[in-house]
Amino acid sequence: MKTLTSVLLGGVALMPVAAAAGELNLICSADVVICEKLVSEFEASHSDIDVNMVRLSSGEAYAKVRAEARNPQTDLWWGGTGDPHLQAAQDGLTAEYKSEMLGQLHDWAQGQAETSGYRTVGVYSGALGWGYNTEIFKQKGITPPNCWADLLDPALKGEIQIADPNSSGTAYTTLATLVQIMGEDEAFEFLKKMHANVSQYTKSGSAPVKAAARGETGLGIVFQHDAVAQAVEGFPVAVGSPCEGTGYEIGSMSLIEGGQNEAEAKAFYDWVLTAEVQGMMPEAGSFQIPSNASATPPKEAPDLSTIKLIDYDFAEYGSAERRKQLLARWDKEVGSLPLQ
Ligand code: S7P
Repeated sequence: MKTLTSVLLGGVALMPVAAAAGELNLICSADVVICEKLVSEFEASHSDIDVNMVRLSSGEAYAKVRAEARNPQTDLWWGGTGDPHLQAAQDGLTAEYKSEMLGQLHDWAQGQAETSGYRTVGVYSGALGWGYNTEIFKQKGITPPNCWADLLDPALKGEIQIADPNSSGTAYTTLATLVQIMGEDEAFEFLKKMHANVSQYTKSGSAPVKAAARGETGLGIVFQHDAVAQAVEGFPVAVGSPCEGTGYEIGSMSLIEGGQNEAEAKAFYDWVLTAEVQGMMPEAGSFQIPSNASATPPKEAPDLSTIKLIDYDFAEYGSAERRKQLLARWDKEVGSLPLQ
């Protein structure tokens, strides 16, 4: 329900102005369960704001915000990997905002804001890896992989799923991670060889491990917290962390430039950065590391200090030029290959 407040001047009612009450058009790029949880909690605590939420993968969200540039239909974009948020910031699609909550955030979340000229901010973090179905591996006598290189094992033919990096932030993080670990040409050689083991490139980043959990494939390349979520649900999923090192995400949030409901968007923005709200994420099966330094990380969250993380270059791999170039090369050299 939109609430309008009349401005009184000398007893005469002038133009009605919108207070932070009305509508909020939100794109949510994390798992739909946490998206719905955040919306229902926000509406319960802000009963005069109605949220219209659409769940889109990170690359799809970027494409929507870009397509709407001349007439924005979105006010706020929460979640999803940081690279497309940084690209949107560079393109001028997101608005500068220094929330009063910034000082409460971890350095990595504030660093994401600085890198973007305060046009995005970090909301959570998590490392890349994979999840595999222990029962399928046992039945088929497949040795669980320890390293990226092990994903080329012919025993994994048809057993790997990963998302398409055009739609999925998870898959783009994988592509950028391999380029940073191996070098660009070597990473594409690796991806072309791994293609022989891939049964499907999904649209959403977490779909591969959901398929592995349900026995539809052996292994999904995903964020480790998404594999943990399946294990917590009771599926026979084990988590893999690559021996060569791995990339990570700074899941981000951006206010849309020219959005029609700025006050409502800022109300959500400030609210979702509080320790209390970030502490609710495990209740929705989301096990990322929260960006508010006072929020307690979920006990199930993979401990980043024990994972061999690379020094992921967010500025370079979130830049419009690099992201476009890598996606175009992936389309040409990997996405165009026939599935076996
Ligand atoms: O499920 C949580 C999560 O992995 O989803 C986001 C992800 O980017 C959205 O999926 P796409 O790969 O399809 O874009 C992550 O930010 C988040 O941790």
